Amino acid sequence: MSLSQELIALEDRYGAHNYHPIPVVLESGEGVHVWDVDGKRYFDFLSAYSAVNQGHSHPKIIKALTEQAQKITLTSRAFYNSELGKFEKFVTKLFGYDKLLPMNSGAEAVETALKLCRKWGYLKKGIPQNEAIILFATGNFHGRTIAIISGSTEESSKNEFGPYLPNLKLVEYGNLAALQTVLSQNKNIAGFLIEPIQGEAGIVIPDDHYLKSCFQLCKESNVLFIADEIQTGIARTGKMLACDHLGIHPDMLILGKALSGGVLPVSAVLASDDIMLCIKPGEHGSTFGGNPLACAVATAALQVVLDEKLAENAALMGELFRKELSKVQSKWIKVIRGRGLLNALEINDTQDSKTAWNICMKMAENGLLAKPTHGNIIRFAPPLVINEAQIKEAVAIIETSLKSIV
Ligand code: IF1
Repeated sequence: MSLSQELIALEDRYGAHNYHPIPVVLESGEGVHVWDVDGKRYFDFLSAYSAVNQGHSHPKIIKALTEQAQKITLTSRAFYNSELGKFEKFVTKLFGYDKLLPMNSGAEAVETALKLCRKWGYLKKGIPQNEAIILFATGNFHGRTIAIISGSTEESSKNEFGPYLPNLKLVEYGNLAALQTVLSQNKNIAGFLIEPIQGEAGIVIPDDHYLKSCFQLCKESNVLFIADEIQTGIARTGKMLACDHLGIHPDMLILGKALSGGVLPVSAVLASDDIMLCIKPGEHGSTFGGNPLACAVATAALQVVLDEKLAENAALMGELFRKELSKVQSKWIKVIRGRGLLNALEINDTQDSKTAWNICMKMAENGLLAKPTHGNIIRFAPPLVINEAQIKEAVAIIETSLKSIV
């Protein structure tokens, strides 16, 4: 048995079977590349689902990690710490909010936003106790907790995990009239949770008018517009936030993943004083949320995005990637779409076919890692530090791989 096979067998034997990974075993990474245990190098075109926007093991982020780790890592929120306030000031100023609530995983930040939204609904909007409704969009992905999957439309995320949380309502993503109807029929809606681009659904990009109008309709109905930018945020789509393309300033902003450059789980909810101060001491929290190590790492990770102009680079390299990929002649290419470096290639085959998976296996063999979503869609999301030569090299690998599948 090879070392890879041994390590895969270990995970299979001792780990829960809640994933179906591409069979490569990664050991190290630098920038846009990762290496497996046999020393084979790959382009990372998943970036840990857009968590590693700054590139693997970015020296400035790792420096912040190691320096802070030698001072203190965790104090709990029972005390103040030297890093949290500085981090909160930096992030709120950067995104234009009054306050930040720090958590760890993306799902926790979404849960936080849901709780905060309900609180606001009762305290500020005057919704009768226990009647607050939160709207979710069809095709969404916001994480794996019971509350969040209660608003999911994905069978595999939901089945046999019931009973579900009540008072979540689904509205069709991209359908403005549907939102208008539900808002006009119900006075107890506290918020609308939405991804500006749906990642898991296969990089679904609604037209600009839709999101702007959603935002406007929410304003008119005194409903909080809650943007989940966990995947789309931190420069991934060619601007700091996907909402920046539309000039929308969400009432609540949820960040995660690349907030720490993929170094630690760091997430956050941002909001105005009017909303954030609805939660009082003792009403919400987390042991690790706001820990000094996370704050130091996340501050460095955001500074890298600014210093290296990663939003601009994502916009330019995204254009180039789609242009180069669209020159490739292959019967498997159905649609290429994306914004910045959040791109999808829809494969010209049925959703239940193995074609996208087979193409991903071929790409891995040829030195590029990506993963199919929804059967026949391949997501291409490299670290945002990628350069022109690397884009061209990567497209060549994709082309070769597409052509080797008959
Ligand atoms: C996995 C998908 C991506 C997210 C948005 C919240 C969360 C996520 C918009 C929760 C997480 C993940 C988690 C990852 C796979 C991945 C994913 F395919 F499942 F949908 F990126 F596209 N909001 N996305 O995308 O954040 O709690 O995981 O930190 O392995 O489940 P988390």
